[in-house]
Amino acid sequence: NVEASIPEPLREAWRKYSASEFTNKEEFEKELVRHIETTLARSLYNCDENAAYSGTALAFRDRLIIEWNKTQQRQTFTDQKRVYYLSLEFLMGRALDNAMLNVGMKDAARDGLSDLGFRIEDVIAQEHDAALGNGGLGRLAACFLDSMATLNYPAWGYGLRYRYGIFKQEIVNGYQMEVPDYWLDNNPWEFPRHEITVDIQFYGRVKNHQNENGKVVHTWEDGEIVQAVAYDVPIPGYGTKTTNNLRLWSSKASSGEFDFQKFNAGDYESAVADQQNAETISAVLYPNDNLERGKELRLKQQYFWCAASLFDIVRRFKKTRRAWNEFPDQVAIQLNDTHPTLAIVELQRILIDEEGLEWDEAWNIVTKTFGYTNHTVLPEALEKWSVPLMQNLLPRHLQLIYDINLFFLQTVEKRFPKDREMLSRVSIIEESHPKMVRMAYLAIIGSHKVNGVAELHSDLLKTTLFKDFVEIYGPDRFTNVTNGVTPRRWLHQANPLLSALIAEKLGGHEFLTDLTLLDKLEAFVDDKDFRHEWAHIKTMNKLRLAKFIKSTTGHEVDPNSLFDIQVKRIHEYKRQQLNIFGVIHRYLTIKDMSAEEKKKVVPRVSIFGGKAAPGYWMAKTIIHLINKVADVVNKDADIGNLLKVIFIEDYNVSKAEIICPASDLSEHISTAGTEGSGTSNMKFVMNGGLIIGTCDGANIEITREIGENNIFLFGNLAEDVEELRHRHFYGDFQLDPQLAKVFAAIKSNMFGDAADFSALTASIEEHGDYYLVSDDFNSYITTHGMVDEAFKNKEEWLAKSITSVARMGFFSTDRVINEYADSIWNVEPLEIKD
Ligand code: T68
Repeated sequence: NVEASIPEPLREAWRKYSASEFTNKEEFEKELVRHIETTLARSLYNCDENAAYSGTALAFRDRLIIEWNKTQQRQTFTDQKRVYYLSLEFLMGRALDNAMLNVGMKDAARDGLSDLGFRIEDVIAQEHDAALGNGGLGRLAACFLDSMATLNYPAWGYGLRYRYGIFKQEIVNGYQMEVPDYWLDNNPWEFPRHEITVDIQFYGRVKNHQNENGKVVHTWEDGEIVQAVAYDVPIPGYGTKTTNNLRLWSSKASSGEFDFQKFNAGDYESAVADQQNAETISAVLYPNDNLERGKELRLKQQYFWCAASLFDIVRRFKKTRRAWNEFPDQVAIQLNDTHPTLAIVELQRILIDEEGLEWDEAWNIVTKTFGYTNHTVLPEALEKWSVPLMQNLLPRHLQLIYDINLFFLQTVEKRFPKDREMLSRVSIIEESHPKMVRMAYLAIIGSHKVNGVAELHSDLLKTTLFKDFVEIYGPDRFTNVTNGVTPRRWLHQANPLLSALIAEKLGGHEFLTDLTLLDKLEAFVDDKDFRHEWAHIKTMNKLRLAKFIKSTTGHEVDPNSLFDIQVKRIHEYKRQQLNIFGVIHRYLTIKDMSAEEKKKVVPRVSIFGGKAAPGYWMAKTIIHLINKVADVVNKDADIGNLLKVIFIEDYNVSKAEIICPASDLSEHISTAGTEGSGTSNMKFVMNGGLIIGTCDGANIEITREIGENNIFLFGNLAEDVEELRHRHFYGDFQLDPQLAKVFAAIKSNMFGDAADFSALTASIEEHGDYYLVSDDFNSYITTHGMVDEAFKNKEEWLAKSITSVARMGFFSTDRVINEYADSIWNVEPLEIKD
């Protein structure tokens, strides 16, 4: 018992002077002023909004530290199973508002700040987003952290501390420009742990020796060493004392500042170069979503992070002095996509090479420890690493991968004798030139559970990509855990007005921790006053967005128009091109109308936002087209307010918090069978927006929950996609006639030089229309027509909006995390008491 080992007088002194938490406005203000005057060395006379932000953040940080320490101590003493979420991306967004709401002191902070002359919204807006992610995958990890803490699970996140997060997007003359996102200056939310370091090895060679028992042992020698330094970020749960830890690794040269030997030998430049080389590993987030490019630095990042995290986890386990076979009872590790798959190999290496376990015993521990989540079926996103590259960088790991593969193929051969095709299909090694390591297969083989992120997606995995593995392992290894979002950030924080109205009707904020309670809202669907308030809140949120649009783009948009929003990474499979072609079609249609006809048109604002990977030319072309169409439409006097097109620059988490509550309609229109789940669809519906979408990803389950009458579905089904593509390939393709008119307009240089967009139109007309834009176009514009009609009936629209929100309880990440905990991790919550 660690507690008892400390003498009572010492404990008494600590207790007496132990830091305490502010509990009201006055105490908060005192802390705020103290931080501004001492920590920041500012005064009443030079305290700007930024200083007010820093002071507030520091005051809340103190609170979090106290609860964080308690949580970590309690979790260590209790020593029950922990879960480790390994993700190369954590798209956290801002932390202050979240911290205030989760500890329940936002009102005190608002009043305290107001006493000192600040508006809380302006103070919150000073914070730089923590943007260590690309899109859905990274944001999902952030929502998971929030739910794991809220549900009191002993859980850690492990990631990389990138010096540069996702780039900032600027639109210049209609083109995307990328600006580096240096975000680390004055970040109060991270704690450097300079004492927690791990040496990570690269390159070198493997030597075989015989030990005293005649057994062959392997040592990995020479090579280069880079040091991993831990930076910790506290993760507060909502309405609980549990404050978990997110540990991010930063790289630096192993001998500290410089290699002193080189330095003293007069080789100053090369000493500096080595240091910079080491620091490069955690320098920048790769800005591709759903695309893998096989760059060596990316593999270095992956190993650096996996090895540091595994060392840390194993070190913590070894302190408990348990037997190795208890490891899976103490540790669950979840792999967020294949990016951390090397962790499987690294654990096997530690157990065999360093701890001296036998292969089978070690492998049994490994497979019981890991779970793997797949997020995509897109072939270009599946990770493969070239064997020569891996041989050079991680020679021992490549050997182990070959051994893992050998033992695996031997068991397959026993089950399916003489099926050579099967063996080559499921081999971890693809026999190409060069040979490639298929990371998804390695992840499946090294895990006890594999899950997809929505029902359709998980089914597709089982019937296509991972079909052979279902035969080999049986169906039980494969499961589905449909994604969700945290209602704290995406309802309560993003939409305080709606959250307050719901709380008023339901008699409290309990729905924020049990989202199924939203179903009680259905009782009020026909309540006139309630509908009126609901509509009023939507208008307020649209006004907030309109104000934001005005201040960032200069355009005025009318909040009475239908706000039609598509915000997400720009990708051909997500089909922003379908949307902008639809907008052009609408523009041409309105231009052809008589004054009488125009009176019946429902005014629209088409809002786009999203980043294209810097090397993804087609995605950049789509952005360019959207911006050019906006230029033409927005200044066309024939059109006036009937149609506006807005591109919101630099879409990110904090902007999403303003955008999601303001939609009437949002678009989730990927080619059927291509979107793993989608999560913004959930955010929009939770905030009372309706959606237009394809039968893809979680749209299908959203439909099942909220009812077919409350969603606008269109387009071909996943089961028909292959057949259509096949037909296109053999020349059976006709451009949809409406789409042909759109293309004719583009080619007439209506939106600037048509040559700028020829790749985009050609991919459809000439190169097989892989994403079925033409096949779905008619259905898409017809369905938009139905949206217009529905929007004219305000009362019915409101009923759909309210009913949908009431039925969204399923999509909380609390439900998701409980499913992972029960069916994959086998971990129990641990409540933190005072
Ligand atoms: C997304 N994936 C899925 N990937 O596309 C989306 N990829 O359907 C799903 O809802 C979401 O994951 C959460 O499950 C991504 O966001 C990436 O960002 C990514 C990053 C690097 C490499 C590959």
